[in-house]
Amino acid sequence: MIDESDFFTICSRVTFQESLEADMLNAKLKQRFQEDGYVMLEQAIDPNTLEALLAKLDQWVDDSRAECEPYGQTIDGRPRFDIQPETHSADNPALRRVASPIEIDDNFLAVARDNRALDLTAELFSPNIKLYASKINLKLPGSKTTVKYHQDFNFDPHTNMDMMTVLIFLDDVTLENGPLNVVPGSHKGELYSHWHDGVFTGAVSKEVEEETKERAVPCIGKAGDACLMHSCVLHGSASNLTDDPRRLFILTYVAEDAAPLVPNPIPHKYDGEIVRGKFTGNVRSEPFSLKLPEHPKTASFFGQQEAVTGA
Ligand SMILES: O=C(O)CCC(=O)C(=O)O
Repeated sequence: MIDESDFFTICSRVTFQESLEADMLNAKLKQRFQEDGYVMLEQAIDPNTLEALLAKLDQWVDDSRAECEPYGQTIDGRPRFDIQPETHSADNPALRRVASPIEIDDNFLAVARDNRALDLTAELFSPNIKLYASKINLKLPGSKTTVKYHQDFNFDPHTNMDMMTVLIFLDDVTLENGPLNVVPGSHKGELYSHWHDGVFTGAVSKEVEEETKERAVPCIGKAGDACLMHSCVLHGSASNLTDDPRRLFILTYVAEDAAPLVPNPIPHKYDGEIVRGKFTGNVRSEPFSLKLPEHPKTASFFGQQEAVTGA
């Protein structure tokens, strides 16, 4: 396992100052992203914006104290707010997912439409970028929420792979509070099956997880920073072992010429909105093979990952 000081040399990191400079995204950084499949960006959102997002999120967490099962509703009738069933209580809320927060709060919507990680996504993929999905993942103290290793592209296949998952840190993320762990370079390898014994488990097999997680690198940083991760990068995360929350606002952006191959698993009214550049109507395809995912019936992919043990 690497320690915190190693992390800063291993991981490509764009500082706030660098990101303000026009030629910030030099060929070297692009090359690192192509090699590793992820990059850390400091201060993707400003402190005032962060404060506004946290104020709303604190309110949602408080509301969850009165609930004992997933609640609220998204446009396909599934619950908007998902809770960790074994550990949730009024005293120790374990809200673990808010689906499409951009539909119910203008500050989250404004960030989805404009943030510095989106600028970087446009530099890395295409000047024309559309919004695909948004969610908040929470690991509240004592919730024991974990994420099994998976590749996002298996949930959201498109005709090409220019799909970015932007994870905006709403809290400082440390080695102890359940950071995202990514396997560098895994976006260039196999698309691993997320189907096991005829069930879409939303995770790679135990064997693949064991074999690859040895090479995983934790993405740590300050509240307001973001990790930009290619959608084919293998990743997962462990429980939060601290007494403080670890919360991420996660946005998925795709190149405008990537057409979805399945219905959006987190459907919302802003799906496909052009957030950088323009609409062209072109579709670009690249060859790959995968078994299409099963549309989730539960409130979030946590339910899919939990449905099968031993996968
Ligand atoms: O919340 C995390 O640590 C991981 C998030 C993730 O992998 C996902 O939601 O797809």
